[in-house]
Amino acid sequence: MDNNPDYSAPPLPTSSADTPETDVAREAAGRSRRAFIVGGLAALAGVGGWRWLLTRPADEGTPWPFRRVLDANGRLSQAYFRETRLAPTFPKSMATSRQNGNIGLKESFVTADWRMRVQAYAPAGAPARVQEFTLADIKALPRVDMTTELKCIEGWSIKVNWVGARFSDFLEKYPLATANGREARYVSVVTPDKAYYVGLDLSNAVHPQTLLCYEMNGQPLTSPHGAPLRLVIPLKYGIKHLKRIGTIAFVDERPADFWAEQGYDWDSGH
Ligand SMILES: Nc1nc2c(c(=O)[nH]1)N[C@H]1C(S)=C(S)[C@@H](COP(=O)(O)O)O[C@H]1N2
Ligand SMILES: [Mo]
Repeated sequence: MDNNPDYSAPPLPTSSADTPETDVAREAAGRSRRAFIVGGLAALAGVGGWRWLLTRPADEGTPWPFRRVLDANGRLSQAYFRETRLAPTFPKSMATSRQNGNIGLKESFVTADWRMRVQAYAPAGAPARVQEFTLADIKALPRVDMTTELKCIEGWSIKVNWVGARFSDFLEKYPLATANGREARYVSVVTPDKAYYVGLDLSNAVHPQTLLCYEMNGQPLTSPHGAPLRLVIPLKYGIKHLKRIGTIAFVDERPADFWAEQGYDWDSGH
């Protein structure tokens, strides 16, 4: 358990295989041969990500060639998040459960002592500020009930009924992602023991179906499913649905991400 008041920062950003921003900019401008090669490689690396697009109806938005450009720029799923794309929802009667992954859940844990520790965005060396929240604080936010698909990157998927607060409602009430007229680019979410951690673009975190979730299939979350509070983000694979939130931090550097470090796509949208 990690309820002591000394907040220690989540793991440092990790390097990733993604095209650096500078290359993306050059590629977009079409200015150099190197940029062209980078673009070609990005397109090849993106092939797996095309599966989703291939199954979309043609009328869903941007035509193919333009999508290709977005993909090469590494901004495809973010673009979809910014648009109003919603994950499909299902009748609650279709909900089932299956447990997978227990990294960060191994310590014995007293839910009553739990606090969510949130490190506010602190651009340009502004002093770090940490605010603590109880489960009651989260439950006081508007209650959202939805049944969506949980897709594990290992290849299975189930429908699950989730109840929780929208991440965006949390930020509306507690504007911890903005400071000095600026907005953090990324969110880091880490288990209390820091063993499991995910990074998200802030734009994805504020999607209307991204929840701070405390009930699953009509019951309070159980420990193996991430009690007392977990992340639910249906437009991304299960790996991003971090169970048992300990700390959240709003930052400008791409945060560390457990499975991205093992070679999985950092964005992991589907
Ligand atoms: N803390 C933590 N959260 C986690 C994991 C984990 O190992 N540890 N596994 C992830 C994976 S791979 C999946 S598919 C989902 C599964 O959620 P469930 O066990 O509630 O079905 O949790 C995700 N969240
Ligand atoms: Mo998973």
